[in-house]
Amino acid sequence: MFTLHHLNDSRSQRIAWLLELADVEYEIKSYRRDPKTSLAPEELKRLHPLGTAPLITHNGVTFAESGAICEYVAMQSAQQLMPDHGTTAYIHTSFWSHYAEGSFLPPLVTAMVINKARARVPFFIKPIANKLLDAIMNAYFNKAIQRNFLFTEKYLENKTWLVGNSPTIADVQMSFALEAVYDAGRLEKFPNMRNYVERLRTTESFINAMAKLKDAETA
Ligand SMILES: N[C@@H](CCC(=O)N[C@@H](CS)C(=O)NCC(=O)O)C(=O)O
Repeated sequence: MFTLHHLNDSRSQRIAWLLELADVEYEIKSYRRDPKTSLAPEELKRLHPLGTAPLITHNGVTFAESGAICEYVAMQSAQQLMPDHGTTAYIHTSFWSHYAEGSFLPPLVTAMVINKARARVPFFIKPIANKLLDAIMNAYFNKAIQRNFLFTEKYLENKTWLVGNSPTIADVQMSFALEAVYDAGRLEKFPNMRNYVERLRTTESFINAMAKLKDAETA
């Protein structure tokens, strides 16, 4: 039995989808972000020193990091989610599952933090602060975001899933990132990414995962 420690509006959504795809027995324990700071509650720190979500408990061990969780669940119980070592499919699956957290999400998270900072700048220094923040964004982060979008859009041409004909941990990892940019309305010019998100949201495993998360959040 796997226990998923889930935080509302967080990466733990993708792990619920992973567990559905893996077709394993699991339960969800739900935690809520602090409404003022959006940070995770202290209870998560009691489970793991990082205090972030997702966390998973299996065979008495609780651990963090979506990518590590994906690899563990695939190896333990769902080899169909991770192609065999040494194959080209393995290389692509490994690439996309690392790329999601390693390259695609970091500049987007930075943009989110910078936008939050903009909103808090006192009005009398807003013009200067905005210029500075724009310069920081344009020097690196906007370029990285654009590069990632163009790369992912091109890769998804004529593809249903990232690797092969059914979802793998590559899709699980990228799902959260692509859903986030879809929901932020940033995919107007990226039909392949948009269609991908719409497609994954209509799969039975994804619908079941979201329903179970909702039940756990409202229990
Ligand atoms: N790279 C980690 C990121 C974990 C992470 O930052 N989780 C966020 C939710 S999406 C969190 O717990 N934030 C609350 C906090 O930092 O207090 C992973 O993929 O699991």
